[in-house]
Amino acid sequence: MHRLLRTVLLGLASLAGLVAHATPLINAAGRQALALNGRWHVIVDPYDNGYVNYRLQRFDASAKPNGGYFLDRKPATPAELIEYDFDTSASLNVPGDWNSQDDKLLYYESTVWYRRLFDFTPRSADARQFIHFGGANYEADVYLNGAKLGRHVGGFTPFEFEVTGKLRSAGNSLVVRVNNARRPEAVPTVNTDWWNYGGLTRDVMLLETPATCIRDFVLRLQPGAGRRVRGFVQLDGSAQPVKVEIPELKISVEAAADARGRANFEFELKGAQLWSPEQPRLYAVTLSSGADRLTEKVGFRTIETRGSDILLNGKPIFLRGISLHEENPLRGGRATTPADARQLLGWAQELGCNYVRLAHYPHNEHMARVADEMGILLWAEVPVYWTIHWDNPETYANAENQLTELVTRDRNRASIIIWSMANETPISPARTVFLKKLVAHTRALDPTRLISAAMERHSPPDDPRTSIVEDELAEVTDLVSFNQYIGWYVGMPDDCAQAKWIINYNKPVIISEFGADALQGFHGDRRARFTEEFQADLYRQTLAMLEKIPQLRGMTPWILCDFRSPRRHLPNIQDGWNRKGLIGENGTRKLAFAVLQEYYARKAAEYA
Ligand code: GCB
Repeated sequence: MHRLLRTVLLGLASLAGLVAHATPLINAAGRQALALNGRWHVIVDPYDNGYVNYRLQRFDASAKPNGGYFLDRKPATPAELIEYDFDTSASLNVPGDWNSQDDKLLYYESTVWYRRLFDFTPRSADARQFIHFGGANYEADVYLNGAKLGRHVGGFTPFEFEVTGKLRSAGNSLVVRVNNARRPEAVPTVNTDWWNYGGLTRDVMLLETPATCIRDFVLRLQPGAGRRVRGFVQLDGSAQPVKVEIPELKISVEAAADARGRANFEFELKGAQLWSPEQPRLYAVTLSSGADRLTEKVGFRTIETRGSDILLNGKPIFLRGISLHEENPLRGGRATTPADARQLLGWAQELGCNYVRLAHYPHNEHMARVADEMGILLWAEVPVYWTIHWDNPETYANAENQLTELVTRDRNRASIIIWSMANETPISPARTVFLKKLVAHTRALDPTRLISAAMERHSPPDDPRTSIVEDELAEVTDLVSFNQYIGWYVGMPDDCAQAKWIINYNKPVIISEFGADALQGFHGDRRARFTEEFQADLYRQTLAMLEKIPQLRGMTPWILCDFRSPRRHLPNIQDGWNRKGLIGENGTRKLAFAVLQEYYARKAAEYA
């Protein structure tokens, strides 16, 4: 669709209350007035009976709906026919996926209706309220007291609706239709190597602000500009002065907001300690404007490349990483809490990591906040995975929107140094146009971070030992990152010894994936697939092979923990799990864990 037309349509849709608020309030948890987490009543509705009538007309498309589960009704008399009842239906935990909470829902891919009742007393007569969702996979239709608030598409980013003037003091009914059906034109498309966890998988909160509030802000060091911080605070409401304070540094600056409510800031960060994995120093930053006040913990650091080096605060760094899915193998299902984030990132630190790849979609907001505190650098990505519909403008708009929502949510996190556009996408002219457009969009949103994508290698048909990395996309990314599976999908680990690499880019090379399946506790010959010995040998040989790439500046082997995948069928070995984890589903480290740990200890010493 033409860009302007799309903007106009989105504008109209938003006036009609059909889409979520353009930019959710920054730091939602810092404004929470009421947690809407906990038990929600649910109705499992595979035929969308509560959404469309028997002529497939949507109930919520009518101004006066005569049906639809979002009305959350009860029969007024025994004679009235109503064929659903939230009060006596089952319940599920929020945040949480439905698949891991009920065996019957393990493979379920359709609609579940969620309902939560709550009472609420506003702080003051002119206060504003917003209902904020950390994420819902994949699409969500949201209703308050029987009326539609709007809809959100995309399984991993936040959205919210303003509900000022729409709340009752008692008995508010919040109903959400969540549908996780896979669709070819969606992002991701129908085929992925991870579980399609559905549901209200992230925190749900009622937020409250004064009439004019701080909607968004960005404060960051400019690479190459010494200790200069540049940024803005975006107000929602009337234009009024804005103050930024960092008490520990005795910084206090004020700026006027322009007619759009934007106040620009630029100041010197005198005497500050920069954020790094060794010293993850965060400063309390207070933003205030009129009656609104918000405090955030922010780290300041720079990230840039120079030739094949990555410079963190001007100093060369090697990214000792590991890939991670947003899944807690011990409990099963999506990782949802700060404690989950601490456990996963804690295991990564035990491995010697200073860096983690958050694969293959935006992880919950806790992950980057905990990484900020723990001192772990992050690669964050969107689910532009494998064979997206490159020619479909709706697919592009969807991908761009998910990226925008991710970048806007997390661009004050010092831990995030890389935005990644895509994973293992097949090279074609349409794909490259699509991804270059995403790169340009992301650079405009955030010119201070590195841009990458997990690309691929290939071998000339007559020379299987040679690996070439050649992709037009690499001309516009800051890093040359690629996945490679020599020894697992391509040949055997012994082939690593003869491998040759042709990578004609003077940019840092980051290996975004390599690995092998191993069932924890299954032992045997190093040439026997699925044994821990095979995996450990593959790690040893791969690390020696990668050391021959002169531009090598980091890696994120695949993957920290075993994770569920509906593509993995081998009985007694996989049983629905991808076994490439260095840690098994019970938390036990496999042999390869120590191999990588030892390599990272050496690398840390080399770059100390
Ligand atoms: C890949 C994908 C990742 C898969 C992995 C595998 O290249 O990027 O999502 O899980 O390989 O195990 O095959």
